[in-house]
Amino acid sequence: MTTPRRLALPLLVGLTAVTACTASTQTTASSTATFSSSPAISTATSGTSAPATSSTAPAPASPAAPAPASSPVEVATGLDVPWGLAFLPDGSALVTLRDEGRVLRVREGARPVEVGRIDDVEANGEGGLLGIAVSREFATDQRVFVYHTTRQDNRVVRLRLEGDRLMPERVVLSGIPAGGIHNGGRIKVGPDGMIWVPTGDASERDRAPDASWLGGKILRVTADGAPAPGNPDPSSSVWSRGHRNVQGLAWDAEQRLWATEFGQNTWDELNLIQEGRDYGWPTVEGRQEDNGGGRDTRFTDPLVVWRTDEASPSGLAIGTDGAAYVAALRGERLWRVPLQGGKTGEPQALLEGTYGRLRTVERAPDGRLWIITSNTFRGDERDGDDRIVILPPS
Ligand SMILES: [Ca+2]
Repeated sequence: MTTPRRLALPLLVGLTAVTACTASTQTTASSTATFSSSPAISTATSGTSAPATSSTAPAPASPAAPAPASSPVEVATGLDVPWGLAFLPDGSALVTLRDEGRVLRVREGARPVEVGRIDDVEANGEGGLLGIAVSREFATDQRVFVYHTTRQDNRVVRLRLEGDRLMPERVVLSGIPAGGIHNGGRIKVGPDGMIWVPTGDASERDRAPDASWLGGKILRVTADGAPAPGNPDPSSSVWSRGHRNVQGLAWDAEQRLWATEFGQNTWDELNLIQEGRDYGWPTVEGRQEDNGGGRDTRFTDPLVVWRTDEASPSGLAIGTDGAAYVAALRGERLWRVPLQGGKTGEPQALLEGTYGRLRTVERAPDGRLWIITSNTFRGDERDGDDRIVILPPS
């Protein structure tokens, strides 16, 4: 198990080498794996782009002058609370705008285009139009899934993308508890083709372990919303429980499922998700050893914990280097966590002080990581926020 060590990374312009010096942070780590310690992503940024615009319309950043491959590329700016991002087979991305309920298609070097508005989106607090996922059979079924808040619940809806028009098909899963906070929502299509749906406790913390309730869970359903074959309880969509608020899911190269989870006041988590397990909330926040109690085998501990002001982890992606990348909101950085054989190495902080709050990180078909900032919500908004940035290849 590991706790993070902060890397103080100098801002470099046009250099490929990054000199890192370590600074200690509060840590309770006792047995830290030490493999694969070099950051795969340069934190260098050009610092030359000036995407400021007074328009409310999303604008591409300097499509006529593409940045060198070694620099981050801004593909969209001026977005209002962008949240979910999923890639289409051609390398373009569908992006949700939480409060406006709109879906944009974002292509590198082009102005984003709106492909649809989702009906009945209730943007309230942390709710609204959240996650988006694309079918693994998109070339033949054109299916897209979104997760959004309504007046009554959170739900997963299936649509078809016909050209650049998103057409509603059906509600896949409804009745997921909704609240002003803790709505989960980062849906993914898994390697198994199933729809994976992390939910939040919607402030009803005591129900997070309750297997008959859809809040505080990771759910796994078919494209029609039925409990997926192979679930721990064949009649239930629940895969794991005892979660507070999960907004990041990703599979590593060996198809292990990892999930980020927001802590309350003390410990954020990176969990290795196993079917049927209880991840501790609300009895345990973080690891049991940090809660002063004995070890209770009913609960599964996280493999990495962070102080909430250093992380508040939302999006999660696995890079081509096999490491987990975690988009941190309050922490305003991208955490890189080496993974090997289901174990975690020492987390490293990237992009600290560069883009502000980070909501989303996703790996594109070409292996590069796209990140979404979140400064238009609870952030220190600056010119060009919010933006989508492609990091240079590792
Ligand atoms: Ca936990």
